[in-house]
Amino acid sequence: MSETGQAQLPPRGGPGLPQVRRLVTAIPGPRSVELAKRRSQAVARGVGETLPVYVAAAGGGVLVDVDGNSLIDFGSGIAVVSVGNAADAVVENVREQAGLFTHTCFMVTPYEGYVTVCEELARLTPGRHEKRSALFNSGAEAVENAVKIARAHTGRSAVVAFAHAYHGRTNLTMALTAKSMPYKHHFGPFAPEIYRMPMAYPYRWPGGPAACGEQAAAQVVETIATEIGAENVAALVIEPIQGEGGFIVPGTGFLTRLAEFCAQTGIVFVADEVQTGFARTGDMFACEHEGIVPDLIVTAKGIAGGLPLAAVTGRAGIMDSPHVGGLGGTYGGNPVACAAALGAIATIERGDLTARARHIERIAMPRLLALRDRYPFIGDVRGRGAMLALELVADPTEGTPPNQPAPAPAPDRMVTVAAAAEAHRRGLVLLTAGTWGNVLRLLPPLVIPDNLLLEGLDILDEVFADIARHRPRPRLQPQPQPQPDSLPPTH
Ligand code: PLZ
Repeated sequence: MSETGQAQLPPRGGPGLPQVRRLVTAIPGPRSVELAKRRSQAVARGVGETLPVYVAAAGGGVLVDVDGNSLIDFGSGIAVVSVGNAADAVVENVREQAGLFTHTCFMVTPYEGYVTVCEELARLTPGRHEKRSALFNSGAEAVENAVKIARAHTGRSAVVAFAHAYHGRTNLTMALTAKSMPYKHHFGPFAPEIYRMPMAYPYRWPGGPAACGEQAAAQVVETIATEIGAENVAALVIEPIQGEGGFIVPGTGFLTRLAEFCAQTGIVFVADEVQTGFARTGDMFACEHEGIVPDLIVTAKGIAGGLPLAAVTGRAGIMDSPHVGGLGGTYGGNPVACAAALGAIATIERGDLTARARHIERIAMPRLLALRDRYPFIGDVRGRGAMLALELVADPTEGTPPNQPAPAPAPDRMVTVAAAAEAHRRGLVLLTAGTWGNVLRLLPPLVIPDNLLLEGLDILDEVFADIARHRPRPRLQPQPQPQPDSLPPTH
């Protein structure tokens, strides 16, 4: 029964859900707490969780939990449901396909949906050259396959990855991922022949943000040439805006210079657009912003409106290098996931969601910049489209000797965790990120109504005002860092 005494209809998700924040219990509510108890007896503790609220239905910009609370969604299931949860075209296509057949295995007896998704990927990804695609289940699996393809094509083995990178949790992609805790800790040994290069991280670049792109690219090129040898490198794998690493937008010119260097030396340039792809950054793919045409592009997440699907798309000459039968997997390009992808792509195009992502930036960016000006613990505001972040820091003036240029202040993870937890209590689903766990990231569904977006931003302001009130005076000594095992998960 609802609080008005009327019988409740079974919850139904999708865009028809009332687009309001409504808290009827504490967060988490009693039913979620019950489920959390069951979870602890059944689910391995290694599987983390951001917010122990159990979802009953979702759509537009809200998640409705089993206690009847309606929360504002600034996470999109980590940049997946960009078209909104249970989007109409996705649900219709899934229903229809599931009623026809759920699986044959594309490698056994193929079906049209797989081919159509590959045609769509060729049409939508940067560059007008001839392309091929192969479909997989997860971002990590697709990244692994991009490396396999690049190795088969070049006959070389080395792979270049970057500081702050995230590419997945399988053995090879853990090796490509930079951050130890929680992704790699105790899980080695890792795949060999991975070489890590500095990232053009403008906020923390010693030479300052303006010089960052050019200086970082020069270092990368020099290090590859002298320490690996370009002729030994199969692939350079990079996120055009780093996701889990903290929404780091590389300094201007960095990606362009790397792409040019790859073209000159026969290194396959692989853009991991798993998090940035499919309209998230205001272009269909983030690479387009600087006119970069990657040799291979890896997609997942936003491609299929919530169903598991991932792809590697790229130049026909590279993609066709592996022998027949060299690529595949039982479920890769599952027909239901392909149907969902075609629904998601149609939704993105019909609703002009790239424009919506730019609209979200236009609304949110000035608000976030105003917050930075107001609260000294917000060190940096960055991102593009509907992929925006705040980097939280210790007091920026702390520790700077007089008359010295201030280095970027120390990351502050504890304030970040407290801010996210406070946002959750107020009914805003907010994720963290960053190598030091000190980044709050905004990844709303692109269809989020303006009023919810603004309300979410107001909540952030309230949370920061609270923190500013209760924050102890700036510390003069660095605080002891918490031990890894006591850290909660990072998003
Ligand atoms: N490449 C750029 O962002 C997934 C990770 C969540 P999968 N990011 C969310 C977690 O903690 O496991 C991601 C990404 C980029 C690859 C991946 C991996 O994609 O679908 O999670 O395997």
